[in-house]
This record gives sequence, structure tokens and C-alpha cells, in this order.
Amino acid sequence: MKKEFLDLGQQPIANKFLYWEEVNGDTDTEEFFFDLKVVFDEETNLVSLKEFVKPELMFNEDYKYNTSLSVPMVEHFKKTAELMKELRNDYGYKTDNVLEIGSNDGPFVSNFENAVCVEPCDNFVEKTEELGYKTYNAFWTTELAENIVNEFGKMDLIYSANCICHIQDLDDCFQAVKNTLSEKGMFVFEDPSLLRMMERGSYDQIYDEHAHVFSVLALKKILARNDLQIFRVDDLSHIHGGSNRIYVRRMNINSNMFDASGSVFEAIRQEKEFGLDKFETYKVFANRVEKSKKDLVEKLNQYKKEGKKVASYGATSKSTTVFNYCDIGTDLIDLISDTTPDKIGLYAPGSHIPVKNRSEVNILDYDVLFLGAWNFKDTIANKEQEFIKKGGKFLTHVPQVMEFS
Ligand code: JHZ
Repeated sequence: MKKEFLDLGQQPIANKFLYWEEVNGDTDTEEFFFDLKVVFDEETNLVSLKEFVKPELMFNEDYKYNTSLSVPMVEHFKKTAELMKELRNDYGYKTDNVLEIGSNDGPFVSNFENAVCVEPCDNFVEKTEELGYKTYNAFWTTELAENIVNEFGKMDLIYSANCICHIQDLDDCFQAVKNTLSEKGMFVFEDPSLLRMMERGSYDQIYDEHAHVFSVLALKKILARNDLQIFRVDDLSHIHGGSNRIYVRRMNINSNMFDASGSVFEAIRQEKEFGLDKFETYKVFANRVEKSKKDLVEKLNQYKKEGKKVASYGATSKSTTVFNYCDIGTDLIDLISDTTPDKIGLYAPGSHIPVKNRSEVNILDYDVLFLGAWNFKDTIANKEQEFIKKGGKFLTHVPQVMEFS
């Protein structure tokens, strides 16, 4: 049975930044909102959105997250690709046939000579095609997997980062993986970790795209019913606010892929210790989220009373959840500074806070910067030394509402 534990209110598409005309009512289309509620499945322990948003509304030619513009993430994918190559000897798989699900603009595949990409957002397809990789402009389904196998044969390595948790029908997704994976092939995917989200109180990992927030506990069960088995888990505590890298093989095959370090056992042990298999744990989390909202709104109102100038740093999907859940608009935050060309000049979903180019914002005019991109806290604090020296403060809600400098 699925039990609801959290209601984050009416939310827009988290990555759908708006044009001036859309915000000022000069178009016929109204901004789309949906109820962001979260459920816990007692049978599988999977945490998912109660209501899914139609994938085409989120992943299309307007998608505004270009991974290649994030220096730390490009570095991360380069290192990950190196690791995948290094592990060939240990695990006995090849990297002749590589497939990436949700290849974005190609920072992972570009480290391989041959690869096939799957990417539903039209704007990224030409980027990986230009790099020389066949790219299917489609969602990952069993039907697409069949076409890929017919054209390219089975895959030795299937990789996916921050995409599997976007897929609403996980059984179809994993069946597609099973049908595409070569006998001794490996499927590796990275997604935000439910344990880290719960520990850190980072409820803003929940938005339309994240149909699920994964625990190893739940994945183990859902993969098993699709004849797949987790054999290793890497704890990526520093990636996207805390992620897991999950390594999967076919069930019941004779292979070198086994959990030599006991990482799967350890990940599940930690999750059970935290109580991720119990509904009560989620109720405690929901109370913490409510308190976070109260504290954040109080803090921002206090700044307003004191006449302090406040901006936000990083126009993230995560901050869409925070601003809309906490009902924060231009009355409390003047603007969002960001470096992504496609977001600059637009307005944040729901809150309609303007997104300005970092290079055109005089950060020193501000007293407080709310960290929309709290996952890059150290990178940002290092970059903005002058702001700190001048007495500026950063404000974050993770792990609790607090200032720092
Ligand atoms: P960032 C994305 O979420 C979208 P978001 C996606 N749906 C997903 O699943 C997760 O990633 C994992 C800006 N910035 O990476 C750049 C600066 O301006 O936290 C980005 O717009 N200056 C695929 O959107 C944003 O912040 C800086 O110095 O929550 C960061 O977005 C830095 C470091 C970032 O992901």
C-alpha cells in the first residue's frame, strides 16, 4: 500500500523558466501547476511522487539544464568514465558497446570512442550527434530498447546519471535494461540518495522530474523482480547533494561481478538503521520540512524588516520546490544569479523571480545570498570571497535554516 507523508503544495515544472511575456500574461497559455505530494510504498519501500507529471511537459526542447556548463560535473563524469574503463579487468566486461540513457549534452559519452545515446530533450540531441554518437531522440522504454538491440546489438555497459529516477514506470525501464544488457554486461546508474535527503533535510530533491527518490533497499527489490541484481554501491556524498552509484548485473549468471567490499550490505544496513523501511521515519521528516519552511520564511521576513538586500544564488530545480512550497517571491528575494546562458533573462517557475547573469549582478550590493545551489556550497563560497570579506552572509536551508560566511 502507498501511504502519503508529505505535501509540498502546488508546484510548477521545476526547470521551466519563463519568458517575460509568459509572466506578464501576454500569452494564452497559463503556467502549469500540479500537486506535489509524496508517498511511501510499504511493499517495496519506494518513495515516489503521488501524481506524476506527463514526461513531455518536462523533457522537451526547452529543457534548461546543460550538464557541460557545470565544471564540477564535467570533471565528475570524466572521472566516472575513467573508473568504468579501469573496472573492466576486475569485472570482466567490455566497453566496446556503451549506451547512455539521458545523455544530456554528452559529458560522459565524450570519454568513449563509440557510444549510443538516448535523450528525449531535442536540444541536446544535435550536440551528441555532432560529437559523432548515434542519439535516439526518445524516452527509454522496452520498445526503444528493442530497436537499439536490432541496430547495434547488446550493450556491454549501460550508464545513466540523474535520469533513472526520472522514469515513472521502473519495471518497464529495468526490463528494457535487461533486454539490452549483454550476458556479462554491467548497468551503472547514479541518482540522489534517499538516505542523504532524509539525513540532510533536503526536501528540495523532490520536484516533478524526480518521480522517485531511491533507497538501495527499494531498488534491490524492484531490480530483483526484473531479474537484475545490485552488486556494488558507491556512496557519492558530494554529488548533487548526496547520491548513490549503483552497479547492476543480470541475476544468476556466472560472472566476476560480486560485492567484494560488502558495499550493498553496508548501504542497506545504514538505510535500515535510519528507518527507511518504516513509515514513521517519513512522518518525522515531514515535520522537519514544515519547520524548515517556517524558519526560512521567518528569516527572510526579518531581513526585509531590517532593510537587508537578499538575492538567490543558482537557479536550480531544487529552488523551485523551496520557493513555491514556502511561497517566496520577489517580495523576499530580488533576483537569482546564475551562469547558465539559457536561464539568464528568464523568470523562475512559479515564483517569477528574475534570473540575472552573475557577471551583471553586483553581488557586493547584497547583504544575504540564499543558496539555491547549496550542493555547490564550497565552490560558490570559494568563488565569492569578496562578498564574504565585505561582510556578506550566505543563507541555506540544508541541513537546517542557517547563515554562514
Ligand atoms: P544543480 C539538475 O537539478 C537537474 P538542479 C536534473 N533534473 C537533476 O536531476 C539534478 O540536476 C541532479 C548554477 N550555478 O546542478 C548553474 C551558478 O550560477 O544544482 C545551475 O543553473 N554558479 C537533471 O537544477 C545551478 O546553479 C555557480 O558557481 O537542482 C546548479 O544546478 C554554480 C556552482 C552553479 O541542479
